[in-house]
Amino acid sequence: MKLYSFPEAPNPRRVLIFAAEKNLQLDVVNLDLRAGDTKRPEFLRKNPSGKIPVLELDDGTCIAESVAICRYIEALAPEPNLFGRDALETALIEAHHRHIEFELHPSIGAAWVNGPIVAAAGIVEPIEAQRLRGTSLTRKYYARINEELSARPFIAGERFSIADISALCMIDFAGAMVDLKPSEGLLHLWDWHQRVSRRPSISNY
Ligand SMILES: N[C@@H](CCC(=O)N[C@@H](CS)C(=O)NCC(=O)O)C(=O)O
Repeated sequence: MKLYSFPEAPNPRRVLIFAAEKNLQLDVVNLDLRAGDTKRPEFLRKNPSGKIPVLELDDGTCIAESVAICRYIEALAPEPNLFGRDALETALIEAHHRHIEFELHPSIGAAWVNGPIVAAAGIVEPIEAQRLRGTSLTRKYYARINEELSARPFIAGERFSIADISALCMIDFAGAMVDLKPSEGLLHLWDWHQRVSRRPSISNY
C-alpha cells in the first residue's frame, strides 16, 4: 500500500502515526505540495480534492481523507483499538474527535492559510481579519483542551485514541508553521503532549 504524503503536512502525519500504532508498513510517496503535485491531472484522478493523504491499494483503488484511511487500517488491523471498543466508547471518541476536526483544525487552518508562509508562496490572497480570528479561536480552543485534560488523561477519555493523534498533529503543525504554539502556562495540555509524544509511533513521525 502506498501513502501519498508530504513531510511537513499534518494530515498525512495522522495516518503515518495511526499505521505505526498498528505496526503496519506503508510505502510513502512524498509529493511536492509547493510545486503543485497534488493539482496535476494524474493525482486528481486519485483524489479529486487535490489533497493528501491518499492511500493507494495494490489494485489501484485510492482512498482519500485521513479518517477514512485510518478507519480502513483499523478494520485491517483491529489492535490496538483506536476508534472505540463498545457503543459508548466509540460514540465518545467520535464526539471528541469531531470537535478537534471541526473546531480546532479549521481555526488553525484559517491562521495558516491567511498567514505569511502561504502569502509568500502566492497561493491564496491573505485576509488579515481571518488570520486574527483563527488565531484567537485557536488560543481559546487550547485553553479548553487544557481544562478538559485536567479531568482526564487523554483527549477522549481514559486511553489513547484517534482523537489524540488528530489533536497532536495539528498542535505540532500550529507550533512549527503557524506561530501558534500553546502557551507554557497550559500545564495539562503540555503534560499530555509530553506523554503522547513519547509513544514510538509519534516520536518516529
Ligand atoms: N480533510 C482532509 C484534509 C487534507 C488536507 O488538507 N491536506 C493538506 C496537507 S495536510 C493538503 O493536501 N493541502 C494541499 C492543498 O490544499 O492544496 C484529510 O483529513 O485528509
